[in-house]
Amino acid sequence: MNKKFLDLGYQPLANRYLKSYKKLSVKKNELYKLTVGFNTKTKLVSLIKRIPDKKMFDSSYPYKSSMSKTMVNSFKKLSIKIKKKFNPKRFLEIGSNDGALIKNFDKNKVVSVEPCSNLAKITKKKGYQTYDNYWNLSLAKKIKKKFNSVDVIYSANTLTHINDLDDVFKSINHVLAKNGVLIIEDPSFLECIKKTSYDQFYNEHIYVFSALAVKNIIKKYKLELFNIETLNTHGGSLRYYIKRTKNTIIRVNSSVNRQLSKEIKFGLNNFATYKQFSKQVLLSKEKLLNILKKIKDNNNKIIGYGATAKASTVLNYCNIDSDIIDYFVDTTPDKINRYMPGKNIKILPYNKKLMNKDTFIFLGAWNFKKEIFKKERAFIRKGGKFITHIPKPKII
Ligand code: JHZ
Repeated sequence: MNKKFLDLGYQPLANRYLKSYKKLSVKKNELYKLTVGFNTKTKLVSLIKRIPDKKMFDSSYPYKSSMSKTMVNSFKKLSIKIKKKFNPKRFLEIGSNDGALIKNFDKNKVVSVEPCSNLAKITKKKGYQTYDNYWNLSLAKKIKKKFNSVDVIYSANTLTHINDLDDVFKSINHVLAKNGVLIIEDPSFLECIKKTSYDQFYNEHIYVFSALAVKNIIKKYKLELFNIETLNTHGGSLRYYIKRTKNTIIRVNSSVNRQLSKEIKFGLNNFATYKQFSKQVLLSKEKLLNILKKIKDNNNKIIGYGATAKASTVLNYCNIDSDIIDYFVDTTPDKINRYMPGKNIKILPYNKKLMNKDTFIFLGAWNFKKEIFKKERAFIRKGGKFITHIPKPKII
């Protein structure tokens, strides 16, 4: 049973950055109620109302993984690990985005799937076999016919974006070799709850996984977890290594039970924990609005850094508009000179000169705090201040 625990109000599509500002309406299907539920049986956290894939992932999808050094480095490190540990003859990535990971692999060994054709074009151009399709059973059958089975399947921040998880795992089962390995990587719900990062919820994130939920979901497909790695990326992620239950060559290591115990100890099995989280979310909103109001009362300027999908949730949930944040800066070409989803806040190209010590910087990309603070050393040294809402709203 899916029990509702969080209501983030009406939200626009998070990655839809409009060329000119217009007020969005619920009637015209431009704003959607964003509510989150907990399945008491599977322990899976998911959005209650879902938007069709085609509305969210199309040929104008702006997000590019290569825009952050942190992600580029993380993918590089992972590619070395995969080659060393599994040495795949055939490697499949589901949701290859702009190729930040596959660029580290031999072109002849990679098959990639990316439904946003603007992004698929980038990897095709570089010579990678890319299918600009949604991941589903008919595509899996096509891939199996052409390449036979696949030794390693990898998917980061993608499976949680697909409504039909049954089809996702059936399709994976169809192409995965007998002794093949599936690796998936997504934000961890435990980290989300610990940091009150409610902005991990937006219409694209249909699910936020916990190890407990992943373990329960994959059982039906005769798959099991054999290793879990904790990562700092995207606000705290988990990398799940999965094998067929029948595969006895690979051993299940202690990291799996360690993570499951941590989650149980924190209460991720109990609905009460989720209700408590929703109270924390409300407090976080009130605190952030207080901080922003004080800064504005002192006639200081606030700009946003990183026009993230997450920031879209924060702005719309807290009702923050251009009377509070003047503009955002971002390095992503397809976001520049557009407006934050649902708000009259323009996104300007990143330029150090826009940041002076009397300007407060709201960290939209709080998950890249370390990378950004390194880049903005001079601003910080001059007394420049950042505002963050994670783990608790404060000025730093
Ligand atoms: P970032 C997207 O979410 C959407 P977002 C998606 N649904 C998902 O799951 C995650 O990614 C993985 C900019 N930036 O990664 C670049 C700078 O301008 O937190 C990006 O626009 N300067 C697929 O949007 C944004 O910030 C910088 O120095 O929440 C970061 O977006 C850095 C480091 C980033 O994901």
